[in-house]
Amino acid sequence: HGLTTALPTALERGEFFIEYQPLVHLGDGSVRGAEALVRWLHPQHGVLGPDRFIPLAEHTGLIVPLGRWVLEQSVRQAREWRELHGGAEAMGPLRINVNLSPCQLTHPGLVQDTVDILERTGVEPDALCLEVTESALIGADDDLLKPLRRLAEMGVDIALDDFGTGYSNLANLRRLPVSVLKLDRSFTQSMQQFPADPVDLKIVEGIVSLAHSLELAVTVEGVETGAQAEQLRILGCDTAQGWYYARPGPPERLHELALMDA
Ligand code: G
Ligand code: G
Ligand code: MN
Ligand code: NA
Repeated sequence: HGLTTALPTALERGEFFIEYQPLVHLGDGSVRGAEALVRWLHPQHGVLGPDRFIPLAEHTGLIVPLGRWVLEQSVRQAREWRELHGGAEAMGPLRINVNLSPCQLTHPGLVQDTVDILERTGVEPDALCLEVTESALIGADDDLLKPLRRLAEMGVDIALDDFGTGYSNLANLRRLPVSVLKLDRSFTQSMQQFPADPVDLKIVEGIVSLAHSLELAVTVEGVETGAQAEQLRILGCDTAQGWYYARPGPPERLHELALMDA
């Protein structure tokens, strides 16, 4: 339909834009960075979320140039925040999380494109975290992991996104070059009541304990209430993201939020 024909030229027409959702340290509530979330301002249909066009972009191959554009924009934005936001030295500079599609993982240019973008912008690799969904790495062979390994060796963080939704073998975590687990929103939802379901508590407790013993940080998604944040903090999760803190928004909003706790 209409989206399919409009998508190939949307990038050159400048119709994509990025919103940023803060990542907050659960221990002290400070803003540590943000996840970049792409949107399409379609001339007829208005703002479309990624679920409306990412599958199409993957199918048509546009995901490679689009993903490169998102990465470059986001890293540039991170550099701008880092220049503006000199106040919070103790917390370290703001970091940026960018989603990678499985199609980008198999594209041979991924490592070089990332190196080029970091060099052009002068942003250190450890300011960047690439999010790869758990399902893309289930059963991944060495060829698929090689680019991620090279990026990890450079100092780029790799996060396992939507963790807990696939049926990944937990022992498998050892061979993945990941440094962050992003716990799927469904775990956060089960923390709605206080106290939460004891079985869910045990599961999250177990995941956090395993993650920490493998020196992985744990980020929780979809935090909508203070009770959830408190429960997840007690369980040892490191970082949180969700509407309780902020919805995805323009880059100025992230800067304001970060300055508030500087
Ligand atoms: O919050 P939102 O509805 O925008 O995000 C839905 C999903 O879309 C996210 O979970 C994320 O995995 C995906 N997404 C958002 N931005 C990007 C992007 O730039 N590239 C890819 N591949 N996926 C994205
Ligand atoms: O990468 P991922 O698909 O997890 O991207 C996050 C998605 O979750 C986006 O669609 C974003 O808009 C959505 N989201 C972010 N915070 C919340 C929240 O607190 N609650 C719910 N229900 N969705 C959220
Ligand atoms: Mn994500
Ligand atoms: Na996710």
